[in-house]
Amino acid sequence: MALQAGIVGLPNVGKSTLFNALSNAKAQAANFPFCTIEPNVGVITVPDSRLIELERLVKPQKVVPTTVEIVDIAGLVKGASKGEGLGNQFLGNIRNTDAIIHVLRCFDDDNVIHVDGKVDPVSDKEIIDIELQLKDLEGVDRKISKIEKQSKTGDKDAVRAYEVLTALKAHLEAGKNARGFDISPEEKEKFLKDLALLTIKPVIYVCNVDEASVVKGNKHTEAVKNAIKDENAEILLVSAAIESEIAVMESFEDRQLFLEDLGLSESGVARLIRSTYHLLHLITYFTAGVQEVKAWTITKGMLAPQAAGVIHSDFEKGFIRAEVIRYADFVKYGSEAACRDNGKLAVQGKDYLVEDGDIMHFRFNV
Ligand SMILES: Nc1nc2c(ncn2[C@@H]2O[C@H](COP(=O)(O)OP(=O)(O)O)[C@@H](O)[C@H]2O)c(=O)[nH]1
Ligand SMILES: [Mg+2]
Repeated sequence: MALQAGIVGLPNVGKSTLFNALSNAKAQAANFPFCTIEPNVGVITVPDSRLIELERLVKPQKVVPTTVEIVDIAGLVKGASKGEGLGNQFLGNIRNTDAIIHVLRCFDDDNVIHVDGKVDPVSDKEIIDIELQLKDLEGVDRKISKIEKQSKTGDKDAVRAYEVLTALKAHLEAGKNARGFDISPEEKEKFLKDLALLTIKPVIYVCNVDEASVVKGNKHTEAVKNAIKDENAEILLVSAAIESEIAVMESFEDRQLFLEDLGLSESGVARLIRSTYHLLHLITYFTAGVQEVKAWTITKGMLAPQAAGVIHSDFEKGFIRAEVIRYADFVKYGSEAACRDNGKLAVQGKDYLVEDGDIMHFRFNV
């Protein structure tokens, strides 16, 4: 399954405008082909020059670039964690995504109603964050009550799990997102993974601004910047209104002229796609056979079985081992066989941390 980024935000902040700009981005089609597969799900192709090199070496029948799915997640409102406004359904949609694009209204326009009657992106962000934190707290509480007894028996793992989870509970209750929770990658994998936390997912904040503020920002974007300074998150200034104008332009030249007039070198959609891929710690590995050379998107930090699961869940369930060639070695020696002969094909197990550019061959058993 392709990785998904979900667009979230309060109603009327410009999520669908942005989504439509992405899905209609004709002028960008050459760089970022996009098609809508469901009314609220679109697929973007991620360009990668390494695919061209692999095609030259392997001469496959087919080359398939990797894609990222973008989902327009509507309907998050205050009380969503309690099921308000179909809240639970939408929170479930977020759970299925790998990353979050959080759109914040940073434009003033009296014609566009704000759900709370005023433009205040920092408070908007808090409303969404709190709903997600409350949902995470439900899961954390459930797990704490499960392991509490066990931890009292002195079981070392249970004692540590209890410590970690009570600290996380306090962290969430203080209105902080789990992504800022201080924990080692090993313990994160061990104690938090099964919770499928919402606020631990990587996030980009997209400030939806008016035309005049798209380069330098405005008082709203400054406030957002200040509010997220400890979050180690990326912020992007985009005008959804401009993007929807650009999206319908047929020619590349028209688009560039339009952008230059506004003092921009690149559309917000292009920046968003690039940022989504890189800032959300997505990396690419390849499978390279004569039938097909294919790029796959995973999250940095994924181990070999999880990476295999992106191809098919059976690959993860029945994972035995992975044969791995570094991209640079593949290019240097020119083929899998030559890499094998030169000791550049490594056999890796379940604990292998997949790296960007790895050429993978999975062995599995179902
Ligand atoms: N002035 C202005 N209006 C916008 C902008 N982005 C969206 N809107 C308007 O805000 C309203 C809500 O936008 P929509 O994308 O449907 O918001 P959603 O509820 O978050 O999906 C629509 O009337 C849009 O035309 C923008 O950048 N500037
Ligand atoms: Mg919408």
